[in-house]
Amino acid sequence: MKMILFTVALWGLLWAVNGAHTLPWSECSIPTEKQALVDDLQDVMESSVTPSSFPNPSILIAMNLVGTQNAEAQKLLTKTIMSIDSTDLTVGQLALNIMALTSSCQDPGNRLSLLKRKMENWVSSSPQDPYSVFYGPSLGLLALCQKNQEGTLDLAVGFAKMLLANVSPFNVDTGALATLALTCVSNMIPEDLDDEYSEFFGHVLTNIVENLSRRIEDNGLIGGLYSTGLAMQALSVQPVEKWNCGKTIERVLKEIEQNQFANPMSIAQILPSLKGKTYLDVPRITCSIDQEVRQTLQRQPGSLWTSDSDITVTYTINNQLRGVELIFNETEVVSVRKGSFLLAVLEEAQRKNPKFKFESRMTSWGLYITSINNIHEVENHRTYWQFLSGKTPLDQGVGSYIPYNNEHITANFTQY
Ligand code: B12
Repeated sequence: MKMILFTVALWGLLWAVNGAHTLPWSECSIPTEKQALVDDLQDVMESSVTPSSFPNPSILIAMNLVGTQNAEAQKLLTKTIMSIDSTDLTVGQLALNIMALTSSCQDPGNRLSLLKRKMENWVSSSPQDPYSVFYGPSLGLLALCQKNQEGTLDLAVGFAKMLLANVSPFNVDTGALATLALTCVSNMIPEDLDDEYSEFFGHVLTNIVENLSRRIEDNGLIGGLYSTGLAMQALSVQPVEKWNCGKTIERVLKEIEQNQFANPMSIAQILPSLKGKTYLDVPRITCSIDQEVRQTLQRQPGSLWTSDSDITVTYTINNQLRGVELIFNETEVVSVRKGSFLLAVLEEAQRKNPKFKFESRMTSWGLYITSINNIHEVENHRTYWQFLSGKTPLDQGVGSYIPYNNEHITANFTQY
């Protein structure tokens, strides 16, 4: 009897040990059976690169970090980004272009000195500035640091002091990029200056990383679906015990299966993390002439699908901001094809009622709405058109979000 009990216990123990070992999400990597899903995602991103598409440096960085499957797209995008005139670019755009060219082993030329000058002149005008004003300058600092630009350490000190003084609500995407930039800077401190600087940057990094870890959700996401990619990069260079990377990957893969990553820019921000890469790897990329190119079928993103049936959407445009003379609150009920993007609702409302006239500009995330009923956003006033479903802000723009039947969408002129 004792022998039987012992055997059962031993089997139980062996099963537990073995079971724990084969738990699919115990490690931070993509399980073999999900690899094709991630490769398909990369295909969608790479197929979005055409001669007429928006030249998006984040896509080139992602392609080069994970190894492109489409050498033609990589060449085309490198060439297009090479030919962009840098004069009117923002700090963030300039930095992304420099990182993109570096990732393609191209010399960024005078873009670097231009960026350095812009960074030297950049200041956060008040501690009340929205935290996201540091998004572009974080990219700027990262690009200068990766290129070992003289003076980067001093720039980083000024940047970090402004960031520490900021009192606005934390923004995960911005915190993630600041983490990457300051990690790069911390790694470049010369030995003779090490103690003082390391202590200071260590202090700032601890502060940001604490904020990031507070935004880890029970479902594995970090600050919402579309912040998770950049946040994962940050937490992989500044690890925290609380973060279960496997759980995050599991959740992200589920969202990919549900087609939540149809926008190529959203793919560009998640793909490096899924393949264990971060923006800090950009200077380490080696460009081989004969890149191995995997042949794949071209797939259409599922969100382009529309059906024969219609849905009804209630669409309200609202401007109650003080200081703007024209106050209005207008509602239209419109019918669009089921599966259409929100953009179709805006177009239909505009067709029915001229007050719903809107304007947009193309960006790396797609169409961004700049004005409705002739009320234009003003960057210096931090005004913009925010989109909500009921009372909840949408987590995607009008060119990606697919409304459901009887949904109430509001465009609200507000401040950030
Ligand atoms: C700053 C910021 C804003 C600012 C932009 C103004 C400004 N001058 O800074 C404000 C607060 C106005 C804003 C608004 C919105 N934003 Co925003 N924004 C960002 C943030 C934090 C940084 C963007 C940036 O500076 N990039 C760096 C520069 C170098 O690149 P860029 O291409 O030149 O940047 C421009 C575009 O990104 C554009 N932009 C900003 N947000 C959005 C959103 C959409 C859908 C589009 C098409 C363009 C766009 O404005 C930037 C400055 O000109 C990103 C975070 C991220 N991970 O990218 C979120 C982000 C892009 N925004 C997002 C969203 C959802 C929105 C809104 C739709 C929210 C809402 N409910 O209304 C609105 C846009 C509505 C509209 N009018 O069309 C999501 C997009 C996710 C997705 N899958 O589509 C992101 C990724 C945040 C997140 N993690 O969820 N945003």
